[in-house]
Order: sequence, then C-alpha cells, then structure tokens
Amino acid sequence: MRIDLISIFPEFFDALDLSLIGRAQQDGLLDIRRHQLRDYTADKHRTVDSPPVAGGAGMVMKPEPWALALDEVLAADGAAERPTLIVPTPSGEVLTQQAAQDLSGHQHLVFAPGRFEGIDERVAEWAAERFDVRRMSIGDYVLNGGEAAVIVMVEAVTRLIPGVIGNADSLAEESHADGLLEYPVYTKPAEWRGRAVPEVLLSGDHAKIAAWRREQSEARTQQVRPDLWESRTDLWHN
Ligand code: JBZ
Repeated sequence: MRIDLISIFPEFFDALDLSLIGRAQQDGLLDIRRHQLRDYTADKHRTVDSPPVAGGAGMVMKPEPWALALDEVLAADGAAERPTLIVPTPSGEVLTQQAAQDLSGHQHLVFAPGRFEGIDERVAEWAAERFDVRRMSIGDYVLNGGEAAVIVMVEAVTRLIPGVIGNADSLAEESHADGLLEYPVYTKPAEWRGRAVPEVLLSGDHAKIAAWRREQSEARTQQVRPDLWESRTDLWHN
C-alpha cells in the first residue's frame, strides 16, 4: 500500500517509523511518503492560512498549497484504481473497524490533515473529481488538528494488511473484530500480591475456558458499551 501524508507538521508522523509499521515499511509492504505543505507555497512567509471569508473565529487553510501538493501526489500515483483522499475532520464519518477493514484493501491512501479551523471547502470538491474523498473523524472529542487522527487511522488500517502483523490469530481474536470487547487476560505468577488467576484458566479444560471468556466479553460489553451490545442484537434480529 502507498500512503501519502501532507501536513505542516510532517515530523508528527515519525512515530510511524517505529514498531510494526516501521518494519512493514522496511519489508516493502508499505510505502509511506511525507510532504511538507509549506513546500507548495510561493510567498516568502510560506503562508498556508488566511481569515475566513464572511468572518468567524480563527483561520482557514488556503486552497492553493493543498492543490499543488495533491497534483504532485497524483502525478506520482502508480495505482490502477482511483486513490482515496482522507480528510480528517470532526464533522466526518467516524472511523470504525469496518471502515478500517474497507480502507485496508485500497492501493493508495492520501491523508490531508488540516490545522486551524480546517481547509477551504473547495479543495475537497475539486479533489472529488480525481480521488474518492472521505471526510473522517476518530471520535467525539476536540483535537488541535488532524495529524493525531491520521496516526490513529494509519495504524488501524495498515495493521490489517496481510503480513504487517506477524501473528494473524491476534487479528481475529481482538476487541471489535466480532463486535465484543476483550475478555481479561493474565500471565504468571498464578498468585500475585494475594490475587489469584481465575481457577478456570488453570483447569486445562479448553471448552470451559472458551465459555468463561465468552461470558466475560459479553458481560463487559453490556456494562461498558451498551451501544455496541445493542448493535449486535440488531444483527440477530435483521
Ligand atoms: C478530528 C482542523 O483540523 C482538525 C481539527 C480537529 C480534528 C480534526 C481535524 S480530525 N478532530 C477527530 O477526528 O476528532
């Protein structure tokens, strides 16, 4: 998968050179390219923002540098299919495991994280003629810009690419893969500071262990995430 990241803080994405995603890049599974948005300005101050037309708080990102950066990304696009442009914004569709799964099948993702009050709306309109544009959020809280959301999205998506995670079993078993939260896990020692590991886990009875874990997952989901639990029962009724 090819990924282009365009930002006024491309150093933000250095974290993607660590751990599994760093390894996937070294292995050639992932080609992540960072671009400094200010490199696509022409003025002495490398200006990327200006005040909102018709007033309002803060500043808006100017369209011209974004278009020049995206032109360059398109010119270097080697993929057969239309690239996908993801614009992180609190007013976008929320990233879910289903959305991550869908994006993980694409050849070329381009991320356009804004700062300030966001990017001039015409950029997404213009880009829609060349990209599949998706405005996406990682959740209902406030961030200072889209970069932190991009890190989350890239990690959620790329770990689903075959080969990025060594142990494929850990993909199938984890939270949200089947709409339930994970059961509690333990390791040695069997007793620690007066607390024992639940006896069933030491029984060697694999059916009983699986049933206990399922109960724990279901109880946790009902207690902590009634919304998730309800959408599961929706699945049974429809
Ligand atoms: C996001 C101006 O750019 C922003 C600002 C906040 C923000 C995003 C982009 S994406 N919050 C989220 O996913 O919650």
